[in-house]
Amino acid sequence: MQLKLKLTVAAAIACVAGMASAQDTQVVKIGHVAPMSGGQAHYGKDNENGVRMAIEELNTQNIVIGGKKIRFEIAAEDDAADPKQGAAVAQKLCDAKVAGVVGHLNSGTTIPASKVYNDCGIPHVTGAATNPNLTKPGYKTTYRIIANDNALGAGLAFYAADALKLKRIAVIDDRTAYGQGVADVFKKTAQSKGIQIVDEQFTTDKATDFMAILTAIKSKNPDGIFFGGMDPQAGPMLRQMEQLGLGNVKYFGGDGICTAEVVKLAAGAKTVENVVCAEGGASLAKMPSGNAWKAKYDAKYPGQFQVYSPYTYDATFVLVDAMKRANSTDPKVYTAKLIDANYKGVTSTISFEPNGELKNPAMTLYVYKDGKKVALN
Ligand code: ABU
Repeated sequence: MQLKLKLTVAAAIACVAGMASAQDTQVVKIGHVAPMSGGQAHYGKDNENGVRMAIEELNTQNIVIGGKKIRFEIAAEDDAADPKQGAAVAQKLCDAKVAGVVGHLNSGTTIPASKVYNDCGIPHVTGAATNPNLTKPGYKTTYRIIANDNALGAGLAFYAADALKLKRIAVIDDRTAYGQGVADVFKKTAQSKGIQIVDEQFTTDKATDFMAILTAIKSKNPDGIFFGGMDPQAGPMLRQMEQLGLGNVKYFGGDGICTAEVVKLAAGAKTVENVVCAEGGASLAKMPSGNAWKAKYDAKYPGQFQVYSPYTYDATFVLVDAMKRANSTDPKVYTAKLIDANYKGVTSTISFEPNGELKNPAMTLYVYKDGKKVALN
């Protein structure tokens, strides 16, 4: 009888302890948004992988915030690179009361989404959207951990003028916030360096046939083409440049074309070797722990690396670092800590300007040799 009572008491204690431990674990959702469908899904998958990898690692660290053990979960959404869907998905994440968001990927979706996040008081950190207008409203909820298009467009124009001594460049953009913005910066900087813009043509982020605009450009005898847009357009455009005899024309673009995928999309065109693209950070080899991180990524997600996953990985940690410093996962409390970040990430030590831009961003130019991206600096 006495033994039975002892066992019952022991079971009750174990049960209460178990309940307490379950109650003391808090699930904190971190949103991620990118195009997961359509022509840009490969970028979205890479970005989401970066967030998933960060969350898996965070969940092994037994993080306690506000006296509770935290288990992080991803709330992954697809905005299909569409500005309206970007804003709708942002509202969905607000309604789901996520603690913070990594994203979005496209400037065209991130800019409208940033207003939604500001209105509902949830911070977001992008590691991919580069249009400078994103930080202009001065929202306390918007952060970027990559250089913006002012650096990318100007860096490419300086390289075209000073290193390659080009004189006649045609400009194409896809009319998105990113494509149009980076092309404008390139054009203005190139002109200030004495380069003549011999033609300007426009396309869309859905197009795959560029024969008409490339034929018009060919008649202006350019020594370079700048494309403001993404790789689903750049790949076929490079192939069609080869078909039209534009094989000696240099091809410039921002981080949107600086992918592994562009080589596949160009389907063997030799014009890939004419590409010079710019990314808003250090090369993996020059990041504090870039090569080791990439080896881990490749082991988990073979063949899926594109461009931005090191940044989305770091963006996740930047949000959690602010939660830890605030000892709160409540965005109303911890958002104020983001501006004081001094987080040693994979990509750099991340701290912010008052407007949410990354302090002292690096920029790297790349070319393609034997189908592989090679850093120039
Ligand atoms: N940064 C290029 C791709 C994303 C964007 O800014 O639209």
